[in-house]
Amino acid sequence: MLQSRDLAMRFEAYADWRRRLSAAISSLHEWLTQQDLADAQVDLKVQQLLERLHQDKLVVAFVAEFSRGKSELINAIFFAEFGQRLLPSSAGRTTMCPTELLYDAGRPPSIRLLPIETRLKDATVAEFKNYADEWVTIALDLASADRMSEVLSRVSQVKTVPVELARKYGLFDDGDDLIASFDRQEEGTIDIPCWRHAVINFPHPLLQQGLVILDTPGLNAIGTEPELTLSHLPNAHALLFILSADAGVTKTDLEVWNDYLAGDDESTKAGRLVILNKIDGLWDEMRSAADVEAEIGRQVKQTAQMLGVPASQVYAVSAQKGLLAKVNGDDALLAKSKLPQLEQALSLKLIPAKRDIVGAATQAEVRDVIRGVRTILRQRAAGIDEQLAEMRALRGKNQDVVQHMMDRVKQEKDLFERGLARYTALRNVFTEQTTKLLDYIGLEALRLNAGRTRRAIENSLFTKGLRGALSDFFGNIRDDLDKASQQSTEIHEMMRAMYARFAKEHAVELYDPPAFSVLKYRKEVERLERAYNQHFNTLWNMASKAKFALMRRFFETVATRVKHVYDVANRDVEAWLKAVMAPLETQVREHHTQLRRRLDSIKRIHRAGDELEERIAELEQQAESLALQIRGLKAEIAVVDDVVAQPEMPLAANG
Ligand SMILES: Nc1nc2c(ncn2[C@@H]2O[C@H](COP(=O)(O)OP(=O)(O)OP(=O)(O)O)[C@@H](O)[C@H]2O)c(=O)[nH]1
Ligand SMILES: [Mg+2]
Repeated sequence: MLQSRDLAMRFEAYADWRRRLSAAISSLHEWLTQQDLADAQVDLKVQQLLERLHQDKLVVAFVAEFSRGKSELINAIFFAEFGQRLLPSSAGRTTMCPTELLYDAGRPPSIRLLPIETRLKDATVAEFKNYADEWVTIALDLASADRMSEVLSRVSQVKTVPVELARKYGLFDDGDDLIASFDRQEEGTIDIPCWRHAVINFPHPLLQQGLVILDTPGLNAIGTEPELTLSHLPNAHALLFILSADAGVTKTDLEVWNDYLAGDDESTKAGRLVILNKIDGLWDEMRSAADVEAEIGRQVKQTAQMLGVPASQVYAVSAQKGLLAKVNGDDALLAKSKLPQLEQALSLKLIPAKRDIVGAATQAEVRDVIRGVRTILRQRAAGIDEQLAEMRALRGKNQDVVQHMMDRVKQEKDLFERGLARYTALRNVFTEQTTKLLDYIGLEALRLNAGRTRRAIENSLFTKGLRGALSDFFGNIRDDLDKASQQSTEIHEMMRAMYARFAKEHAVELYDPPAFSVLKYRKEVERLERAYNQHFNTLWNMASKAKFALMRRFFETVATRVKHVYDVANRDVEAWLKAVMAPLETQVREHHTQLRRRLDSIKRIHRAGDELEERIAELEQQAESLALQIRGLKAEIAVVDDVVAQPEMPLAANG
């Protein structure tokens, strides 16, 4: 049974690693606070970083045509301990709405269901998530697996409604296969799902550690809920595509594959595994094990060819027998189901890749947090060195020399203070420029742009007008991003010049402010536009009026995604602006303090000539403790780096 624990163990190791990483960052923060080096900006950044690490999610989505065994596979991989099927799995369409399995400690164990009627409103599922009253919530009784699976069977609920209503929901369309061809009842009515989306909040150990599982219904529902295509699937860290050995690769399987998984779009290149399920159908007592194995191998090869992936990426399994074997503790059957190989592949592909990404991002953020601290420490060290050199040069010199030096420092200080007005002026220009920058990517601009597009969609009866409105929508966004990019370049150049001048005039270390790039937002918007264009034709070619409702809903989803991009961009810009401005302010303040200190010590020496050696000793002492501080900081960062570099907990040998 060891192998089947692979995934759980690796996942636990990953969660443990995240905890160790958080501990290292907290220790760094504590140290900074003790040393009086943490300002409000540092506190905030550390807090955000810890929050992100704590909430880090790993999303695994199961995608396939209906009845390929997605839900059964989830039961077998994740929930066998319950000794029975937790998610409903049966012949025909079973899972009727996208179902997320996750754990949020802030809520009691429950299933939350979003009624299908919400499809009449323009809001997206993500938006509805903010409104508890829109959902039907049913508590989960963890003590009883029976009652739990009974409650979870709600995801299969359907109801019979007039065709007209189904059309309004965008769930039915004459003559078009893409729109749900749910079971038709008597003339004029149709069965549709009761729910639009389900969220199962369940304290399973893996879910508690941040795993999120997304179970999807077959093709039709994917097509009618644009959020799946635009956000859920591209954001998943692993996509599992399931085929069934008894059906082979059918036309609709290929459609699902081509539409949602095959794309070479970088942003959807998450770990992808192809699973050939139900190989137990090929088991045959009358044939030798080797024969059966060869047959499975042939099917795997064929499947790989049809999908255009290497055969090594296709995993043949029997979800059903795997579940049964785990429930009965039947190791021989478990081995035969080949489920352990799939689990191992999943854990090997998924978790190390995720850890690398999180590790690199965390390191970059830690560097960012301490960048300012480092500059200050180095500036202090340089200041002390300079003072020491000055003092040492005074050894054995007469009062005149001291007087001369005092005049020089005083002059320097006066010059600096007069120059301070320049920084105030710069601040004003900076504020002006940042206001412009924030306007370009402001939510108000987006709101107006979306409003115009919405009206154009309402008013267009022809493809051409509609297409134009939408390409305008994306065109405007691109323009905004371009302008924001130019503006940020201007700000960057201005600040660079300022730092260069400051460094030169006051002989302090040159600070190179980070640049800002809009590339990642542009890429995300481009991806949305591509997805939109891909869907546009399908939607437009539909015969009935339902297409307008669908078109609108699709647009709203896109608009929500774009808003999210803007939200992130705004947050990033604000952080960036602080990162380019704050060090200058600190440098100015530090330099000012140092000039005052220098002048003070020379004044004292001027008054009482015998203080020189004392003062030199004092400075040497300061230099020493500063060096100690710099070493301390290095050591704290090394702890974070060590955790990032540390390989996962070694797995027990399992053959
Ligand atoms: N023989 C065999 N049957 C399986 C296997 N896996 C799943 N099934 C059966 O296939 C049927 C469909 O399985 P589900 O898990 O409901 O499939 P699904 O992909 O979730 O389907 P939808 O929820 O309708 O999209 C059920 O009757 C399962 O018992 C398997 O490995 N072998
Ligand atoms: Mg299912």
